[in-house]
Amino acid sequence: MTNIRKIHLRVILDSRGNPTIEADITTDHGYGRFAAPSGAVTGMYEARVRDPVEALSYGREHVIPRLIGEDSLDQIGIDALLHDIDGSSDFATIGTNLAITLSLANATAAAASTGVPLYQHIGGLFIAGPPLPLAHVLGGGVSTHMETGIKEFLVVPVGAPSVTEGVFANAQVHHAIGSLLAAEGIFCGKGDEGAWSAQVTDTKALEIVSSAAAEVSDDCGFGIDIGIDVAAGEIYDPETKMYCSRQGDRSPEEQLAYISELVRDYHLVYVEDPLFEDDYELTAELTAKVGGFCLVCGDDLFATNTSRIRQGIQAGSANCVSIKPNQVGTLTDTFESVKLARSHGLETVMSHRSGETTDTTIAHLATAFESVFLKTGAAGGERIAKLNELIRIEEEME
Ligand code: 2PG
Ligand code: MG
Repeated sequence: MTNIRKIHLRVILDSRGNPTIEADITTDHGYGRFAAPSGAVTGMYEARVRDPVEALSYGREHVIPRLIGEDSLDQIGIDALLHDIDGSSDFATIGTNLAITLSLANATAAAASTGVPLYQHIGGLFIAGPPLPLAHVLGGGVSTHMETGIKEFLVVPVGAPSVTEGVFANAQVHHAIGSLLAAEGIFCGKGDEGAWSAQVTDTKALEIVSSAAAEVSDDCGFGIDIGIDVAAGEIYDPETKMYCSRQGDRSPEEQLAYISELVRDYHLVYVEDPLFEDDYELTAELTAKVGGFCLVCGDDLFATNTSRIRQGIQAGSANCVSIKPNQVGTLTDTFESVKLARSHGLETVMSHRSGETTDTTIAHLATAFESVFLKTGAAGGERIAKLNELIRIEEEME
């Protein structure tokens, strides 16, 4: 029997020191836990988050009683029930944070009940293996008051013979960036995701990350490429229709030209949200231009939402979709987004949020859904929790 016997909700700390909701679900034969992450740079199309304390008391009173006794193995049924209890289109009633916590705690409990790892419970027997890690190593963007207009500079060990070697290579690049900044006398700190944070221009940041990646690549003997998350919605002013940062003000066409140049000059293999989240048209132009060798990924653009992904597919807007389960609220919704993307030839990148816990579930989801990359940081407890789980999954699947 795999019926849900007990659900306990609590409020715990996340990596920013903010409260977040955690659920423990016990079935007859298993137990699962999940805790909700949270975004800082949230797209305007994400499902609604509720205050964790309010969500907890609402959950205890109105949600838990409806889930007790349900079959944990029926994930689709559990997720449909969460939607039914909520009654809105975007989890405005119970909150996407409560919904995803219950949905993924249930998946974890179901996997434990049947005695298989979570990635196998969701992905089946024939999945390829864990994805390469895509690591945020240097950060900036307007919300951090740094000089860069770009939110994240990322590395991906494309030539790594194994995921484990890739994880270590990314960490080495992170170290190398710290040393390069220190050698140049550039004062730096660390942001929410463990990436270095320094007062440097976009091009200086790209030069530093390129040098660090090249140095580590020589040392490891395999290729390490570079990517960026522009999070362009953050610097777009809808009044003036301009992209404004300390790197200058650009019209949408100038922004497109600027990003195309960066892709060419720094051989970028990954660009996330190059334009603001309603500009399907110019994002499509960028994809037509560079999509042959660069993944143009929609994060805020799609918000893991199938109707937005469908719109993007029709417009040819991107060749990659960022997948963040808490943007939609259930495992079933997450799966639907992955399925839609993959069935139209788009890659998926499973992604952490800037506010995280030590939960490791997204490492399993990235493996189960055969995402091309798992996007996390390179350092910090809540980031390495996911990376270390990738290492364990790789070892188990060998
Ligand atoms: C992003 C994410 C993770 P946040 O923009 O891709 O880096 O940030 O969780 O704040 O949306
Ligand atoms: Mg993003």
